[in-house]
Amino acid sequence: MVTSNWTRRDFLKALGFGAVAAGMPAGRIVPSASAQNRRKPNIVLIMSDDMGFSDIGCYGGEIHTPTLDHLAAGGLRFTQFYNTARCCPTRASLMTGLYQHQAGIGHMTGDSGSDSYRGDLNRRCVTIAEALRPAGYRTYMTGKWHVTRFTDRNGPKHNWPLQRGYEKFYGTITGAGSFYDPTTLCRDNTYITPDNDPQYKPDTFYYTDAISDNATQYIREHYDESPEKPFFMYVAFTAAHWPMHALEKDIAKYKGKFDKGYRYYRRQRFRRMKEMGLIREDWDMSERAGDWEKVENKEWEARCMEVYAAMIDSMDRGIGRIVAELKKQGVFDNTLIFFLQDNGGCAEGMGRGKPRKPYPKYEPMGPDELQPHIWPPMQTRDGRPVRVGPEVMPGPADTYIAYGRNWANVSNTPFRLYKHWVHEGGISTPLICHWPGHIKTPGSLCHEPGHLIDIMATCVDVSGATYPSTYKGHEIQPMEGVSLAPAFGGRGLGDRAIYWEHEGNRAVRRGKWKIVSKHPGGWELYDMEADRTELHDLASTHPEKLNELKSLYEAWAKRCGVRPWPLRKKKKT
Ligand SMILES: [Ca+2]
Repeated sequence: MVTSNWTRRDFLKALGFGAVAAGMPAGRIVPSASAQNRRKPNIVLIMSDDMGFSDIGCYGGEIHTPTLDHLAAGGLRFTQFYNTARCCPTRASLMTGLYQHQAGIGHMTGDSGSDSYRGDLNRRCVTIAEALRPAGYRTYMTGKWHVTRFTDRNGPKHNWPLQRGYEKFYGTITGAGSFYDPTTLCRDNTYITPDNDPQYKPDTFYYTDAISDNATQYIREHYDESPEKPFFMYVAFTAAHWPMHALEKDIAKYKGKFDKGYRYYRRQRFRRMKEMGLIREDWDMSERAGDWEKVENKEWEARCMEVYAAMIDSMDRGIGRIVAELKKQGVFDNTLIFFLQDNGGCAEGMGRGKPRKPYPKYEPMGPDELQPHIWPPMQTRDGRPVRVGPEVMPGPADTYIAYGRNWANVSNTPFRLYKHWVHEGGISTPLICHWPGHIKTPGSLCHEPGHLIDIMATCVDVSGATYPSTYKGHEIQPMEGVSLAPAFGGRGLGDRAIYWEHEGNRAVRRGKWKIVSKHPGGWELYDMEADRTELHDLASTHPEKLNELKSLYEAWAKRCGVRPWPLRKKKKT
């Protein structure tokens, strides 16, 4: 539901169309459809992968992100925006404005035998691209898709981006992989490799750069092909998901920058976040995960974080190129830019153990040969084995290593837990909104809770699109979110409850209260105004509040088809 009549009116008024919305008397000049299209904002939705709440500079991090900081300084930062704690469900929810179970991706991209868990977007939802095209928008995507279980090059493609509303696509269908040779790399509907793509031939292929460069190219092409139309572009980076892959020149910039260990950077971030007003002075910090003094291989451990920082640095520069192209085309001010992250910092230990056996011998890959899978590691295109473990410095193409739980704990400062869990460390994301003239107080913070489901509602709202009740003969579920546009003007988003379920981890947030459960544990209750770091469980002292939110959860879970964890495969009906 879009709760913002004032927004549409204000929006049109701001464009000089106020009388149209207000019921304009006959005889006034009505702007032509093409003029209206020209004034509709472009929308650029940028998302990164597996990053913590406090990694980027404008959220307290020490990583160099001048572009994002610039967007924040001219825009609005949400301090309580939420994702779903994991890659696929976040993308399903973000794209459709529904909870992921409603979109058919209740867990990941496997079919668990019921409609909420098919691992494939269903036909009872539309993507933002599908919703905006009838309103005159052209639609482009670069980066990670990850909302279908069909990834075979000769298999069904009904849920690949071009079949779900996008006119152009450059990116990967699956969820992770080498940054030097991404598995399932595609242009439109065709698999390509870094070696055989005639349209993009950089000196060094690096996926983050490729996502940015192709996005920039799409903007250029847009203004060559259809300058009278607005566009929607979804840019889904895989930075800084494992493996820790970055170009050596970028890693060099961070050499020695993380030698002081986990606690030092957590404390620094905590202090900066308080100074910025992102968190409250009286909150306590969550428990530290790792003790730097006990780390055996400090050089390797610090290098993991140096590469992680370089990955984000590289993404920020890519976003800088997108911003520069918008400015060059003279449309930066008429573009609503979102930046957010798909889940919290990731504690998974991919590639951190020693290799179990000697590496096999490989042959170089042919230019058309595809990297077959994302894990376990395999080979580089030039025939070297991909190596893991603490005896290998991460970064180059022949390495495959995650940065690990202790750095993820730094990324998620000051919150508890990680990707997968729905405590604040798993689900809290920055959200930067930049839209000159519409963000009333540039550089300000919004403390209203918000969720991925609100992005569809906002896009529909500001674009003047009509969210469909049916699409291509299928009945479409109503949007779950609310437009964020009132918050752009400093207004509230209204009372509502927000819900989570991922792998049996459950939560409900309503107003200042949150119940949360870490599977298979029981419910905890927190006052998020007094204690957003979830350190003082009030479940036993406020049983009525706990029961009230539990009832909300049960009703939501039933409505959305959430099944108990662990899932047991149901027979297909
Ligand atoms: Ca992710």
